Amino acid sequence: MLFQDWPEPITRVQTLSESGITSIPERYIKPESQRPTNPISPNKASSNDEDINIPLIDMEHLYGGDERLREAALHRVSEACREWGFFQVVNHRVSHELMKSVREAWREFFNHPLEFKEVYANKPDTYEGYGSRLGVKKGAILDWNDFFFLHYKPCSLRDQSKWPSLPTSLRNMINEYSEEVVKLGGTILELMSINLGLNEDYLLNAFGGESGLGACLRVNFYPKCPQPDLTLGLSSHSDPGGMTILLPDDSVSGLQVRKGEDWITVNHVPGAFIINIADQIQVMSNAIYKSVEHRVIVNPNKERLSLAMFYNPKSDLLIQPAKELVTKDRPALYSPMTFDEYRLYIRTVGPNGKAQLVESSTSQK
Ligand SMILES: O=C(O)CCC(=O)C(=O)O
Repeated sequence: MLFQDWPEPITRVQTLSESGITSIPERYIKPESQRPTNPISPNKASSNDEDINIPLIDMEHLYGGDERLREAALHRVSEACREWGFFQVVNHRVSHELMKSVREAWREFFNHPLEFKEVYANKPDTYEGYGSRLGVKKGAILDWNDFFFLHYKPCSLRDQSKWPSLPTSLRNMINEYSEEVVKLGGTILELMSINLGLNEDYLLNAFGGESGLGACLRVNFYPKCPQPDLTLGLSSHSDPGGMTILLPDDSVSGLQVRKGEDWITVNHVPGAFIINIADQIQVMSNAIYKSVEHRVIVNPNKERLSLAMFYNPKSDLLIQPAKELVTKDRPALYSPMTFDEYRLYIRTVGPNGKAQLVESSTSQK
């Protein structure tokens, strides 16, 4: 692949925000049709007018021995994957202490001086490191966030020297946290396989098994924004990989999920992870499960930090609908494609990260 650099100098959103500007540069102003319809106002904790929320699953019912509770919880997961593409889980067995400390350590990283963070500045060929934009289109309209992106799995891509050296506890913590979250991902894949009527290890095997699957972490930092009604922390997108396990900010909401014509602001339950189906599980499930668009709105008074673990199939395996889910009435909606091919396709010709799904005419975009 040709080495590419950014088309123009990178501006860190945090630097802009901390400079005390009262209006945002034009580069961050979204076209009217994409602006948040219900941004967070200074006097409201959340932007939801009604009490609609993504489904909540108590995983204790899935781990516990009560068959009736387990069946009911499996059913809830199934409905969530079909109707929302999103759900949140509590009692997931990842240590709350670890969740809190990893969030604090990343906050500390973003609060380090710019010169220190710039050592990790990323490039568009891999995006690994400290970044502030996606895509290399000159003059593109940008999102209001900075981030740090790193590979955890497969082990061949894990390079700890590219991870922040400060705070000193961070590298160990990333390992410990990622191990736990990947384990949770395996459990959730098992539940989805069972719910789809497949062998319980079907999805994990289709991802390349424990040694083949990919896991990468994107830590999002959304600085305070003086005009949250004009921009977005992250533009509307679906995730290209398999599944995302998100640790949202503990005190600031911002994630919005598409539900029909509406955007629902997720009310996050303290201590929960938010799980969403991404494009490759939509393909494997032959569109029984939905990879749903989501976006992030920003806040005038508070910065926000989230950790998104992207749980992906091995990059060179062919991904296609499970044979058991292809019938005369429901033919295969997608042709086989590796995750590598899919990523290349959406980077080059695909519209907004939904290329393969658009082709099959089942797109939600
Ligand atoms: O920050 C969030 O709540 C969502 C992050 C997200 O969608 C992403 O990193 O792709």
